[in-house]
Amino acid sequence: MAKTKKSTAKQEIPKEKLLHMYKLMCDIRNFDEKVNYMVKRGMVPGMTHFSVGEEAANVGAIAALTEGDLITSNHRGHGQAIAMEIDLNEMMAEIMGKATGTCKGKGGSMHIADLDKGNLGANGIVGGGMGMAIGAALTQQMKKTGKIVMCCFGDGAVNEGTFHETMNMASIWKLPVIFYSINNFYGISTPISSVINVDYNYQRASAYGVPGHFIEDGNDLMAVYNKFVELVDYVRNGNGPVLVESLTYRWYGHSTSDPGKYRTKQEVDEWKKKDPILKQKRYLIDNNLATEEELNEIDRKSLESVEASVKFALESPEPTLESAFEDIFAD
Ligand SMILES: Cc1ncc(C[n+]2csc(CCOP(=O)(O)OP(=O)(O)O)c2C)c(N)n1
Ligand SMILES: [Mg+2]
Repeated sequence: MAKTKKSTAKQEIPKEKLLHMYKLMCDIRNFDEKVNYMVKRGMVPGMTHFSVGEEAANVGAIAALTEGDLITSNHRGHGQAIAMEIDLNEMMAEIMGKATGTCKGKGGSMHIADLDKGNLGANGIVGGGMGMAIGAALTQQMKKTGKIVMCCFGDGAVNEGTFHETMNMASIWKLPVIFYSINNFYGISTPISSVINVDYNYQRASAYGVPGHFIEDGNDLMAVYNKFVELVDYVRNGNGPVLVESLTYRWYGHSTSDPGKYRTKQEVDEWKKKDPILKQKRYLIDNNLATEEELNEIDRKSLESVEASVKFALESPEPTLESAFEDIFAD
């Protein structure tokens, strides 16, 4: 693992920020649990992929970015979209195919995007965000915006040709991009260990002359956040790209149509014991950073906002037939 020089001393995280990160993790959990409930009742068209279990891996990384930075997601993008603070009402409406959705109901769960919030979009094509990410990073470099791009993908994406091409191109051009592999151990039903011959994806970074970093406990919000603060600083200072990998686990099947027969109940239960939200709750209470009541109240409010998003989506109109012909070409 490469060592990066820190140009800023590690700073204490303000309580407000800690509580906000906790809220975002609750939002991800509550939102996806609710969508799962709705899928089972036939209220959601198309396929959805949940971020439940991966809350810390998403929030810790994105909370280290600053306003104006950009991200690309893969198909499992709800967690990243919520961490980028996309409006929950618009997200729920998008997932239900309503005209008030982030993409006017034309994208659905796998294509949530909000350019104003810096989310360049989720993507149904495995590895599809990588080319977009380095293109966006080249723009930041050429226009000297000082902004960086975080390219999020799973463990299964690292055998796509585009991974090798974009890692190499980002390296030779020193592009301001963080390649972030969220390793949940499976690409659908395929264990990562059966398709790569190194222990971890981040070890491949050296092949491109890029620093590789590893977050062994991707369910530890503080570990993820602190590592990303260091990486964001490194990349923003013009040092070129990094590849970072965190280990986490998805509690549900690959998608809503996955019976999950390739994992044992024991394995899933073991990971549920490593609940990232519970871990952070204990950390905040044990370090006298928040009380249990405060944290329960955050969760209660989060549930309320998720319920409000369902109401908003249900009351929203369907897209008109004519709107199918809008937004096809750029102005
Ligand atoms: C180019 C391409 N190949 C195959 C698929 C089918 N597919 C969808 S998700 C997926 C696995 C992705 O696994 P991973 O990257 O680990 O992400 P995770 O679902 O675990 O978050 C595959 C093979 C696809 N959508 N696109
Ligand atoms: Mg995976």
